Formats: sequence, structure tokens, C-alpha cells
Amino acid sequence: MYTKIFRTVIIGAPGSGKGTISELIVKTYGCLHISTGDILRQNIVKNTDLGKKAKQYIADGQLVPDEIVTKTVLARITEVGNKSYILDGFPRNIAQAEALAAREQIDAVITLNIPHDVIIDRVKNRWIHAPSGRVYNIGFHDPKVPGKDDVTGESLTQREDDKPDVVAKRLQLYDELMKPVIAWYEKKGLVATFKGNKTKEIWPRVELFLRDRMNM
Ligand code: G5P
Ligand code: MG
Repeated sequence: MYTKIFRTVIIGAPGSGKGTISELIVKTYGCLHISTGDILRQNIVKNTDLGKKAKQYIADGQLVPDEIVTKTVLARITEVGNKSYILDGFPRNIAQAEALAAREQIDAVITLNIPHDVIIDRVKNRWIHAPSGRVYNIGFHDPKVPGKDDVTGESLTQREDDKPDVVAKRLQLYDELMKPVIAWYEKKGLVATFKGNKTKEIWPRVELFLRDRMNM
């Protein structure tokens, strides 16, 4: 367990493995995983005001408006307090990056660079347990009982935004909006990029990078 506070942002296209790598970071370094997508989907399941506002944007593969997401994520960071975390899905544009920088000092930015054709194949097989954010993938990380969450036994669902036309839109939006965000963090000397087709090849490199940055 790492004892100093270390704040990491993870950036990557839809389906690139941000959630999967974040969970490995959580298990290895004991930090918290803050995923804006998971927070929004949990609110949709609970039918909260936030969930009602976010639902259509997510289903259409569009960004939820900045003021809603930024307020939500900063509130979550306040709740977390002085703890290390990995921030997954935020920032999504320069305005969000600036709002985060005004509030928090980020120690490292991990970017995942996975070919789009690999991503398109992966998300077809993704199943989730929306209330918890647990993610499965047929043939890569299967649930113990087909179609059921390992912990609760509840039914798994597919994400509305994993339909092929929405995935294509999300990939395009990612390329357009995130290149400037990555360049913005590069100027600050924070970025490490990890290229590959498989999480099992990428994770050992991410682990070494973090170990080095944390001076462990
Ligand atoms: P999200 O939830 O942030 P995305 O699009 O950024 O969504 P996503 O789809 O959650 O990212 P991921 O987390 O990068 O993908 O990938 P993952 O779930 O870990 O892995 C993908 C699949 O591949 C999984 O099934 C996993 O098991 C499998 N997998 C992993 N590694 C391997 C491997 O090596 N091999 C194989 N075969 N499979 C593997 O955002 C969703 C929406 O919320 C809104 C937007 O509308 C957004 O579109 N939103 C925001 N809006 C505004 N501002 C923000 N900051 C927002 N954040 C979210
Ligand atoms: Mg995710």
C-alpha cells in the first residue's frame, strides 16, 4: 500500500481498458477509482436528477454538459478527501482539464493507445453490472455464471452506448477532443503513453511506471 497521496488521470478511447487498468491500479496500490462514466450510469440506474439529465447524452455518444459533470466529479473528489485516486473519464476536454487543475495537483497522466479495430471487437463482448460498475468481457473476463454478476448474482446488461454506430461516434469524439487535452498535459511533463493490443501486455509497463513515479 502506497502511503503518500498520488493523483493519477487515465486517458484512453472508449473501450481502451481504462476501467480494467484502473482496477489493477486499485488492487496494487490501494488508491480509489473515480470513474465519471460509472458515477453517471449508477445515477441512471437509480433514476436520480443527474441520471435523468445524463441519460440521453450517454445513449447518443455525446458528452454530458461540462457544468454537470465537473460539479459531480469535484464533489466526489471532496468526498474522497486526502486519499490517492485514479481518475477515469475526466477530463474530457480542455475546459474540464482546467477546472481540475484549478482544484487538484495531478501527479501523473496515463494514456492508453489501443487500435480502433481491437476496441470495436472488444466492446461487442462487454457486459456490465451497472449498479456497481463491474465489467466483464466474453472470452477475456467471463462472469462465473453466464449473464450474472459474480458478486450479487444480478443480471448483466450491455451498455446503450456500445451499439456499433454509437461506438463509432464516441471514437471520433475522443480523437477530436482528447488530442488537445493530452498535448496540454504533455507540456506539463505528466504523460506516459502505453501502446498495445492487450491489457496483459500493457499492465506490467503501467505498474513499473507508477512504481517509479511514486518512488517505491
Ligand atoms: P465512460 O464510461 O468514461 P468511455 O467511452 O471513456 O466511457 P469505456 O467504454 O468505459 O470508456 P474503458 O473503461 O476504457 O471503456 O474500457 P474497459 O471497460 O476497461 O474495457 C473495455 C472492454 O474490454 C471490457 O469489457 C474489458 O473487460 C475488455 N478488455 C480489457 N482488456 C482486454 C484485453 O486485453 N482483451 C480483451 N479481449 N478484452 C479486454 O463514459 C461513458 C459516457 O459517459 C459520459 C459520456 O457521454 C461518455 O460517452 N461521460 C462524460 N461526459 C462529459 N464529461 C465527462 N468527463 C464524462 N465522463 C463520462
Ligand atoms: Mg470505463
